Amino acid sequence: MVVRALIFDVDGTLAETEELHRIAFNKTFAERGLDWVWDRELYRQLLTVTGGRERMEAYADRIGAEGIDAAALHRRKTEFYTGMMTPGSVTLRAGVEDLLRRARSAGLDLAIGTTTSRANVVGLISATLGPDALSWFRSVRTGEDTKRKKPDPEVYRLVLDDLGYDPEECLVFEDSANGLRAALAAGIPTVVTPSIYTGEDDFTGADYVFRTLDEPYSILNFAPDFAFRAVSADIRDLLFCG
Ligand code: XBP
Ligand code: MG
Repeated sequence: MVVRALIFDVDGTLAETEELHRIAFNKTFAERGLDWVWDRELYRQLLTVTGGRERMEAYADRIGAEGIDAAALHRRKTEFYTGMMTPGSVTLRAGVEDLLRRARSAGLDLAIGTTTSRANVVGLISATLGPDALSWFRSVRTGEDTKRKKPDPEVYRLVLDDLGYDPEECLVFEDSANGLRAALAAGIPTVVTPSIYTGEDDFTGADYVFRTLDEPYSILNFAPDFAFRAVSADIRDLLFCG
């Protein structure tokens, strides 16, 4: 089967954005007079709930807080976050831009499947790759397009529909167990590059686990039959020549 598209998660995969999300949450809480402070250890636990609004709702439940307007808090959090998406303030993870450029040259389609909000994706891509780079991606599906967030496969199924390809014709890039579960449930082979918050996640089922995309031989876990199951020689070259 020939691989025709590379599909990317955003947070943790394209860039280490979760610290910026955490800062944006905390700014929102402070501004709104809530005494919530999400430190790194707490945020690591809270990340098991995908989606910022859902994460705040889960936290409110956990501490028994009532009368929280999570949708309004989330809108404000998105404003704080997108305000941080300026050139130089955020960078793509190692190897990402190179892989995107090589995939484009090789004629592969690019796509995005994320739980975060569209404005955040636009801000990140624009700040890192330039204002026109969103057009590099033939499908961009976000948490605003789905009823259920990862680990539900809905977002990846939407991307497959947009592209018109079978799952085996695509390759997903993810950083988290929730994202991996979503991609696998959609039937798409998956490469994992663990991020600062997901190093301890369970990546069972991933086709490859790389430390970063520019060091594909720093393999934490290597499934030797991968090339035979999913990936053409062209894709192997793309992944391994970085
Ligand atoms: C990322 C998320 C998001 C971000 C915050 O997961 O779960 O919720 O933490 O963004 P993934 P929003 O990388 O699997 O897409 O506040 O916009 O949800
Ligand atoms: Mg992610």
